[in-house]
Amino acid sequence: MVNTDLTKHVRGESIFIDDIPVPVNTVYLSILFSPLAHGKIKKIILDEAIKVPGVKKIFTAKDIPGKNQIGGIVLDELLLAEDEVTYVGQPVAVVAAETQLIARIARNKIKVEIEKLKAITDPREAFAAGELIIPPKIFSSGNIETAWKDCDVIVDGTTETGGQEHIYMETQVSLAFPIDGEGIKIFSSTQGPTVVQRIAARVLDLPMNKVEVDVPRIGGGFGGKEDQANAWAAITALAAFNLKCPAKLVLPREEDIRVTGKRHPYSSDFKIGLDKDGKILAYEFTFYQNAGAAADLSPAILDRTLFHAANSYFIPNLKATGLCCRTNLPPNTAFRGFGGPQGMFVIEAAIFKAAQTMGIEPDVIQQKNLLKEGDSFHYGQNAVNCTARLCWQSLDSKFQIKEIKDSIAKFNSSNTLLKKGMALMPICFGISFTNTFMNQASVLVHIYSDGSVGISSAAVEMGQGINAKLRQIAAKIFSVEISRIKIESSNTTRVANASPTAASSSTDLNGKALLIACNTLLERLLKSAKEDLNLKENSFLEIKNEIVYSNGNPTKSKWIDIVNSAFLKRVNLSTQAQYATPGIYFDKEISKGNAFAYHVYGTAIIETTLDCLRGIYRIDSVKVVHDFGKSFNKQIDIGQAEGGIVQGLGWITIEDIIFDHEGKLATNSFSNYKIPDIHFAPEEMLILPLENSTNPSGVFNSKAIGEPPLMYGIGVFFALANAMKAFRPNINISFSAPLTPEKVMLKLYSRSKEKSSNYLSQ
Ligand code: MTE
Ligand code: LUZ
Ligand code: MOS
Repeated sequence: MVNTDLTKHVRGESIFIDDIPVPVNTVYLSILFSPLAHGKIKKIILDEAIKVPGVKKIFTAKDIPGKNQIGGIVLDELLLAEDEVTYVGQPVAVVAAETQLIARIARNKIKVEIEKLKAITDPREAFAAGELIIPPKIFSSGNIETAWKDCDVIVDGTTETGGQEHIYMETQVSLAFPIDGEGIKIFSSTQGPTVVQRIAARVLDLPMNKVEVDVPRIGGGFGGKEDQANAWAAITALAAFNLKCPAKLVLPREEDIRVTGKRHPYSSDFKIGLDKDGKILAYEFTFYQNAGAAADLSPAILDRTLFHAANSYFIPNLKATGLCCRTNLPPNTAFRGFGGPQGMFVIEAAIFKAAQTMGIEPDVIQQKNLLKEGDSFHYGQNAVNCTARLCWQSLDSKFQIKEIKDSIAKFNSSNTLLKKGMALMPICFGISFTNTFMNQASVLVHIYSDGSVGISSAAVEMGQGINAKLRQIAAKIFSVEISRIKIESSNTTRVANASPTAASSSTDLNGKALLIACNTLLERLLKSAKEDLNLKENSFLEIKNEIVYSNGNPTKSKWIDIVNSAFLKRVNLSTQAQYATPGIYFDKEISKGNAFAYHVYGTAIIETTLDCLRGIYRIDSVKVVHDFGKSFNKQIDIGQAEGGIVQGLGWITIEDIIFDHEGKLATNSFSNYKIPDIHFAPEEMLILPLENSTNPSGVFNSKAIGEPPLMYGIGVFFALANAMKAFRPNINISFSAPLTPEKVMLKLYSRSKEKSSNYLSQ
């Protein structure tokens, strides 16, 4: 079954927030953002701006009735700047006007006098200046101090990974209505309706029950709306509440790119020790996370970096240090993978460098160290139903790793300027929010008297297909036509205290809650039907394709009959249900525990061709064996895998975010920030499911899919590195992503002491 929204999207019928008709008295907002990365606000001069005809009001921090505070994990982020600005793009003042154009014209007439202070953009520099948002986090296992002496090979190095802009199709948007003079209703493009509700309530000094948040669907989030829709929603709520009229804010693309946070850039140091056979004995590393000017979700993201720092490998002695560094950049935030990719890049770089030192191929080390059943992760959890090795083996038997290598070697020996490179990329991703309490969701299900069904859940549809999956689940339990099932908007008055739709967990959490609710309703219906059919208590009744069966035989009753009869008998046809993932816990003091419900595994083999004259490259193929568990919607799951892979390889190759030293974003549009298009996407993408896999923790034995495949994209870096080595065998690869064609070019022709065997550099 395809994503339910597809046909509506194609016809332009899907309603996004900007499509909601607004009353004539709606005011439109435009925000004045800080032009400087760091400074003291001396004066905000509104005189010229307020005179623009059509301007209703200009809001600054002093107009906030509640707390001027939108921080979550750490209370360190103001909604509107007070005496200081700490990044370019920080909201300072908000113009409310009759039209969007007037609002923008007036915004441009606001003058702010700021005394410039020194800006820090580099996380290592921030660390040196003592700018840590939280104390260092350390995860460790075994005994790293004594482990080094058993190692035959020890290599160390540094790595860099860049940021990444979310480029959701729908930019940040919010529309707020005052309700009854005492409350507010907000339509927000958010992954977290409850977070928006909590923050808006805090800013307006209202109890949460007077703030209703509704999310019809969102035009992509990718993590960028897990926490960062809050500010825009709170700003529209502030204006609507104060002016007693609807208020609307849409960020133009250029503003959205410039002022919102991105994937965290990381700078890292590693040291890895192996025995002579390539077994990893010790791994020590430090991550400098560039958090930006406020905490946002950075501490949670840093946790996931530490959780996934050993990727899919068993490493007996490990020490990981994570530093959450405050810089003068927009606060960085969740992005598909949530710190995992940044951690996994470093171990892959360490393995690559170790292999180079040992004169072997990286996949020898990768394969040798893959997790196996019962191995313990460095955070104490054991690998259960571990399919890491099965995925690798299955990939090998389906695609013949050796044959691919031979054909590449052959190609490279007969081509001078074109070189091919391949890499294997195993992945391991833990499924659950690492904050245990967030692993809960609830649903509200109504069966209407005509047999149609309405479902409200904690989940937000953002293109990932959750609505289609929820419909499938309900249709399967009730055994009715899928067309009977409707998924309602995500709304805080119908589903309260919801975790954001994130961590790839929305199907697991909401799906399980829905299973509980549907089974409860089914039980009530069948009990009522037994009475109607004069059947004994112990007779076995079920519904198959809308028809009621008794002890395996069809009866005259249909779904619609039993629903209607139950209604007339005053049976409750609505229910609410909650699901909380069992068996997970994490002790933050010692950084140990069963943090995840289960893990997702898979292996990719990637082939690339590098044009060594121009530095440009092609990604020939990405072939994957992925553990989907038992997928109950292959179309959506394969789509998620393909999208994730392309997003991941974009991050590692061409998506280059550049801030100047003053903290100004240079790459602020599609003309200077390039994301993969269909021409850049791998020519061949083949994603095969691992056969006979199952997952008792998932809905119908499925596994979460949203984020894990992104990390296959990391392998593209190493495939390209191998192609570079084919051209210049002694090249010293620097582990700096994104590996843009410019970087490849500079590296291929850099002068270094090592002797090149290639004729071009002789
Ligand atoms: N797919 C689409 N089309 N749009 C998105 O915004 N977000 C990704 C992933 N796939 C996203 C997407 C991210 S970051 C997450 S966490 C998951 O979807 C969330 O949805 P899920 O829990 O239903 O997998
Ligand atoms: N969000 C969050 C996430 O709050 N906690 C997580 O563990 C997480 N993981 C992935 C994506 N978002
Ligand atoms: Mo996804 S980064 O969990 O929104």
